[in-house]
Amino acid sequence: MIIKKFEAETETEAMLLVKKELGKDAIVLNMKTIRPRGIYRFWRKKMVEITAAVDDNVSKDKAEGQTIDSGLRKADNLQPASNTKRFMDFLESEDRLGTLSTGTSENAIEKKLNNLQELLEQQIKEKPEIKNADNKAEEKQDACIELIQEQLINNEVDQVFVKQIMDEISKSIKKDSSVDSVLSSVYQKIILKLGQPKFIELEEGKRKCVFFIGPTGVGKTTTIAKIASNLKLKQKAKVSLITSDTYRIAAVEQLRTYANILGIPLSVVYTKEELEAEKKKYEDYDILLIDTAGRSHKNNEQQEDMKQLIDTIPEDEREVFLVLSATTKYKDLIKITERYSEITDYSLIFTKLDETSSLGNILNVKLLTKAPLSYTTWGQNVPDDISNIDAQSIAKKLLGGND
Ligand SMILES: Nc1nc2c(ncn2[C@@H]2O[C@H](COP(=O)(O)OP(=O)(O)OP(=O)(O)O)[C@@H](O)[C@H]2O)c(=O)[nH]1
Ligand SMILES: [Mg+2]
Repeated sequence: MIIKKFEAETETEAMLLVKKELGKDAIVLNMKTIRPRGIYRFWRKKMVEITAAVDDNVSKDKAEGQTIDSGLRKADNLQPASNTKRFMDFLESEDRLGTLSTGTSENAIEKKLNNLQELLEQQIKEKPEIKNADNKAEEKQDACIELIQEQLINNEVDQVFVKQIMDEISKSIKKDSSVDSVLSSVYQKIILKLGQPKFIELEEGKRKCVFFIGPTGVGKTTTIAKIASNLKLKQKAKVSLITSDTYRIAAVEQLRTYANILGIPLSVVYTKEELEAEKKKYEDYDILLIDTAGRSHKNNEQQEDMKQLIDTIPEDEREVFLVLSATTKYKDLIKITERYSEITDYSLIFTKLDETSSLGNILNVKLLTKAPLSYTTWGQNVPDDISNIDAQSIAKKLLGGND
């Protein structure tokens, strides 16, 4: 894993630097505003600092120009080092260089993980094998790894993935690595594994058709209403709603209510021909959001209908979001995602985060399907209870933190 900090005047500029140097697969670990300090602070602008990371093998293939690996060493005179060491050294080197760091770095990753670290240290101290051990440092590290594993399993991360994460970080931690560096390594690894998210982005001159598919009752229609509101009210987009859910009597009315409130058109389509006609009708719109009926992944005929409907829109004009509830059992999620993968590629939306305290399924399904994560929802309120996936918050919760 390669980690580096980037500073720029705006978030967009900082992200461009990240993409340029680390490639498009880089993941944001942390973002904060840095306020200038010292006597020059009144003349200096606030800067945005992004800490980003990328897996070594990815960066070599994808980054433009020099790899970050060589860049890092050149910049900081570092020898090739373990991930954690490189990260810690990098943070230190920045302070040494006296950049615009806040010094106390209130939002730094380590700070965010502080509570967790204290909790871990406390639990480690209570372990009888630590109290009596001769070689405390090693025993302490083993206990720390064990507790982290337990925490991930408690949060229902699949054992296979827990092992994978721990195996990968074990290569980078040394015998005498402290609790906080082990914790940081796992945290960063999880964020990398949650991957590059994919959101709905409007493109000038390109109308998008976005399908929302998934099992019954997961929150497809409610999520569409939330997304439509945000697109219309915040991004001033020209949005049209289409529903092909003609199976449930109340389904059309549910969406019509939202369409009326938002003042956007709603069409009902029964066949793929009708969908094609609606597509033409809304040629000058920015985006068509298409609701579908909840389907049982076990019903082959329904799955075939769904495939035909989606295939009405050519691949380069459509986006598909598979909506899943975070409360569904992982065993069922495996079957559901497999069936939908046979129909189409998709990005993942997780709903009902408010109804579960274990977020392991988000990581499990991401690693299983390799599909990008996108939005999460945590309540019934339209348009509020939705946001872009927050990998940092999920990683922290998986490790036992609150937020
Ligand atoms: N707690 C909670 N409830 C939600 C969330 N999203 C949706 N719901 C509720 O879940 C129920 C089903 O939501 P819908 O949007 O109708 O689900 P759907 O997937 O469209 O259902 P079908 O069209 O019948 O397949 C409703 O009561 C929603 O208010 C969420 O994030 N958290
Ligand atoms: Mg619905």
